Amino acid sequence: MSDVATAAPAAATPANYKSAVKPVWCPGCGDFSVLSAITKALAMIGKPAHQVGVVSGIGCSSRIPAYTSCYGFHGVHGRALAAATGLKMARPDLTVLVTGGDGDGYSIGGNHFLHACRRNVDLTYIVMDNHVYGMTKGQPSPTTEPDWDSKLAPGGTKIRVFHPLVVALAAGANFVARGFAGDPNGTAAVIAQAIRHPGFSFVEILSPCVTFRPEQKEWKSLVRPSPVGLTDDPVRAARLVMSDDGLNIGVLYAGNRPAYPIGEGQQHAPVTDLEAEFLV
Ligand SMILES: Cc1ncc(C[n+]2csc(CCOP(=O)(O)OP(=O)(O)O)c2C)c(N)n1
Ligand code: SF4
Repeated sequence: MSDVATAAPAAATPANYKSAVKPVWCPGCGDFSVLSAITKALAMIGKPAHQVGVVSGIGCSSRIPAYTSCYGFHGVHGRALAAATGLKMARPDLTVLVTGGDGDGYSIGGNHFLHACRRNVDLTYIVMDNHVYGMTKGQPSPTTEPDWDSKLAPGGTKIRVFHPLVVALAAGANFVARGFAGDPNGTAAVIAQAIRHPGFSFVEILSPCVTFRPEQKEWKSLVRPSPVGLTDDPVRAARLVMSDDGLNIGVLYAGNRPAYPIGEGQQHAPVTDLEAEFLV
């Protein structure tokens, strides 16, 4: 037997999942570490890059697909989950990740977020939450603190924050976790767990915007492991995240809802039949 036939396949490394495109993020942006956590997680899963799709909307964080060697789709602001759902339905064999920011996912894309949780299609949604619109230079987002004073919102918005993890639990997401960009190894393990978990997995990652929210550099000394362990009871998980300060990290909820069935019992009419039905 030749050496080639007996050699074990080389183990995947994070470098296998990085593209040659150099990120244009500001030096120190948390998104660098999230990219690193994603490529580490993909190496843990070990699926080849051409069997992974990474879908995003628009924003600094939504640039992630270009920086991976996986198939990528850099779509329209707030519509990443809709595109990713279509991709997963058409190609259930692919592992599909969706990446973006708090503006993209909770504001313009908020409605898609609710229904993606409810549908429970087997996707992993990674939101880099910096509590601001970074790409468009610092407007408040749904997770911005009501008293955050800025040139664009003098005195703060006075609007209560959106609680993405509670919303995800209430809407039916099957896996809910919070990570921190400054902990790329821990975050990689959480993302790998999210990918392996069936159904819609939501991973919110605190990812500092050092340009428009430089005070977020302090998150490094403030984040801590969640005081409440992993549960399959959404009410228990929701109680923690409704009352915490947003800085507890870890996997909070892993549920047992069956993922949306793809292909089973579905009949697709030929396009010609559909066209005929709509002829006027
Ligand atoms: C339909 C539409 N509306 C508005 C914009 C402008 N826009 C581009 S990115 C963005 C917000 C980005 O913020 P976020 O999603 O939080 O990502 P970040 O840049 O902070 O990573 C906005 C409002 C757009 N591109 N398309
Ligand atoms: S503006 Fe903020 S989110 Fe965008 S690249 Fe710079 S630090 Fe990162």
